[in-house]
Amino acid sequence: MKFIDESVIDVRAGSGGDGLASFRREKFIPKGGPSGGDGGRGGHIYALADRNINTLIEYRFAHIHSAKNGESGKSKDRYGKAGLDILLKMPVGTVISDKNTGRIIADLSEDKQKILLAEGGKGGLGNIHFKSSTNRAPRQFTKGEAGDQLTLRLELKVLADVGLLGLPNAGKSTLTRTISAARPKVADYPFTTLEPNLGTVRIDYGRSFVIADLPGLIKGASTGSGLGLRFLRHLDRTKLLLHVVEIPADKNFQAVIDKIMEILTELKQYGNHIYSKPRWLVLNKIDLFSEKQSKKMFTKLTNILQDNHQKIFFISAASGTGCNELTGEIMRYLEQINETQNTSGKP
Ligand SMILES: Nc1nc2c(ncn2[C@@H]2O[C@H](COP(=O)(O)OP(=O)(O)OP(=O)(O)O)[C@@H](O)[C@H]2O)c(=O)[nH]1
Ligand SMILES: [Mg+2]
Repeated sequence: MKFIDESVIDVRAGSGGDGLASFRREKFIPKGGPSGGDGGRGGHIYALADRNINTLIEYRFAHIHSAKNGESGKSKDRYGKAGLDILLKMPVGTVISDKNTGRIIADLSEDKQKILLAEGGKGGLGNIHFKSSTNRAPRQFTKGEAGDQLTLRLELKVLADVGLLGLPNAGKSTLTRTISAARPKVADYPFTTLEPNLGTVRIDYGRSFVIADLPGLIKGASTGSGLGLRFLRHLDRTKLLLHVVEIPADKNFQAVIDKIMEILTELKQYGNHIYSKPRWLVLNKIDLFSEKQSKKMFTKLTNILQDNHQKIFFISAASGTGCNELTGEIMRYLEQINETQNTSGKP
């Protein structure tokens, strides 16, 4: 499933500080020599590959990244301070190109890889550099150079971390719209979604993941009915499946359980690699019930279903109830997996 996460950013390295022309003024030295120091260099901007970052979503919130200018030179031979460098953390796999020329600047392929994107301007020279035997009181100094300014395109091919599956009309696309920036079509008839949609879900700074909204699965999918089967392979590399089930307005628990089992049967028949993936159950449309009714259902369904699912959530994709808890848990779960991989040294 091809999904290119993309952002355009402006990077502005700092300019160098100007050199200074000044002269020593000391009480008993009437004609002190030149003492103007150099300007500091402007801050550089680097890209830093970080395996703990999954998407480019941060760069959709922050477009302009400017490093500080270097300070001007100072009197008494003192140099101006350099502007601080900026490190822009990006996911491994990000391809960085110059938006205007299309030239590829970097392809971040390894964790901790650091690439200079925009160089800070050099600081100007103070007048201490211009002293000579013929000119003991130079007034020359040079100005700091401008820092690099570029518009960059960031591109990342992403795979979904989390896959949504379930019967048509369960509310998969509604959930995708509520928790991510993706805008799949939602309608009250089955098979509204015909192609997978991917969306990035942002929890907070630097914490995000990708979900895939798939066409609904129906009974017989594993032998070719409906559309879903064709897309199940997209779930191959996801780390977690969310099985979305709609709670029917008539509170027919048996019907809910039958529907859940229907999907599980299809998954099992499709193949063990998908069936054995971590799978959480998401019961949707809770807004159709009172709180009391929901609690009752929760207890009842949890008792029946906990063997088949590691976690069970009640949400309303339409109103957003329970969605933050769900995405928060997903994020923590994915971070845990990532940490385990980090410590065991696996890619
Ligand atoms: N009351 C209520 N209706 C919902 C909720 N979530 C989805 N719906 C409605 O259920 C219908 C189906 O929603 P979709 O998000 O299109 O369902 P889907 O699972 O993506 O369906 P397919 O793409 O056909 O597989 C729409 O009419 C939604 O407005 C919810 O939390 N509460
Ligand atoms: Mg849909």
